[in-house]
Amino acid sequence: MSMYFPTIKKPVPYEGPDTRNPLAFRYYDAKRRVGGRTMAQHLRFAVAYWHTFKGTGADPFGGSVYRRPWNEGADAVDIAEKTLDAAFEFFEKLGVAFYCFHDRDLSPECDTLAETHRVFDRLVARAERRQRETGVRLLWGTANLFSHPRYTHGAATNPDPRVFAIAASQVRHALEATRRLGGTGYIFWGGREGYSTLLNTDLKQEREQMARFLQLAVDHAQKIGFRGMFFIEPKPKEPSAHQYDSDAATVLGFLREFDLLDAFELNIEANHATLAGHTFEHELTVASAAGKLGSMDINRGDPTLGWDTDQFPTDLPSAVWAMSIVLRQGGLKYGGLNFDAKVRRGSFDTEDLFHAHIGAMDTFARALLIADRMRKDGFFEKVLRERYAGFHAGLGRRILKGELTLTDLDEFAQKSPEPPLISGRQEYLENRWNAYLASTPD
Ligand code: XUL
Ligand code: CO
Repeated sequence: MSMYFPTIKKPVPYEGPDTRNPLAFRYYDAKRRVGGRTMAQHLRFAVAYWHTFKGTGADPFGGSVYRRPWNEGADAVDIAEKTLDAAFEFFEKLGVAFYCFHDRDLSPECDTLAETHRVFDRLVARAERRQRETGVRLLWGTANLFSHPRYTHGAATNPDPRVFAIAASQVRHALEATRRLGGTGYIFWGGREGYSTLLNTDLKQEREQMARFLQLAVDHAQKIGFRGMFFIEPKPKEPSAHQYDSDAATVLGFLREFDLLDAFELNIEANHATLAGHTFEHELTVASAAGKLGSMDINRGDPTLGWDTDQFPTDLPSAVWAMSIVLRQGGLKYGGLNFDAKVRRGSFDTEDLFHAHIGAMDTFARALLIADRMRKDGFFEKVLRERYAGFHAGLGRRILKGELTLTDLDEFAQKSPEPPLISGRQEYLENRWNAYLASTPD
């Protein structure tokens, strides 16, 4: 079998924070225990098949620029097989336990739908063999319901039910493949489920179609015994002007409205949060507060650009927020940390793929250590406990339990003195937060 990454030793070693080896981890030490679990168990890193192996470096101003040996050749199936070999070599050398794919990343679109599914099944069987040999497995699967021209006006929300049916067919096969490959999650990212003008769009109709589509998948999962979790990945725009899954709060409302909440959790992506005008930590907190934070796509945007740049995450404060929220809710059961990130157009060497993943893994490993220390110190938990203490006993508790009416509260307020004003101490807290970030974890 050909080697696609001959210069990389197997696997990338952990050498500690002071190493000068650019192809070693400084913080990610897979077996290191942090609060009762290993780093690998906390972080559950997954490589995104689409960006890492199928990315070409194309942008709106120029086509393909990467030369990936596995993507070269005339035969699409041969390319798919070579890509799979390159992918498993990469997973093993990087030392990650998971990957994620869309059906069309793994295998090509063929002349007929039936042929497309047959080839996909063959590739899935090959992936299953490679999984058995390496121990690497699928974290989540999904169907690409946005690249083919038929999906120009959406998949589930397409005005043509025949397109809805093709999308359903793809989901059936992608879901069955996910189950076969041991995936613990199945993702719905809206893709083109949105609109570019209300002049041709019946929003009420389209949202109903989308809910029906999700329900069909939930019913099929039950039928085939898929025991994983369904995830929705919010994103406000791009490719459409407005996507129905625009942010975490919107998605939670949608799931409640259509009685789908029990079957779904959220997959929160950093760059989608910023596109929605939120921070990553805001979206994670909204999902977690609803008991629905299931997985993350860890990347970052460029604050000066208004589109989904999907850069590798190297921003430590943002990663510390993410890991603090995950630790506070006790981890991610079905999901993990998927690098939905691509190297820059100019970073076209295959070795750049290693630098990018190593940096991201180190950022999150370091963030985990910092978040764990913060949690053990309990400083920020105490701040919150004390700030809301009034609602945990006495008057506040009675209000929340529904024991007091508006009249009761009116009477209480009129006979009580003006409550004292208490500072929120934001700057003091920010200084403490920065002190944690500055301290090198042991
Ligand atoms: C697109 C995006 C997708 C999903 C999977 O912005 O994030 O790659 O993660 O379909
Ligand atoms: Co994503």
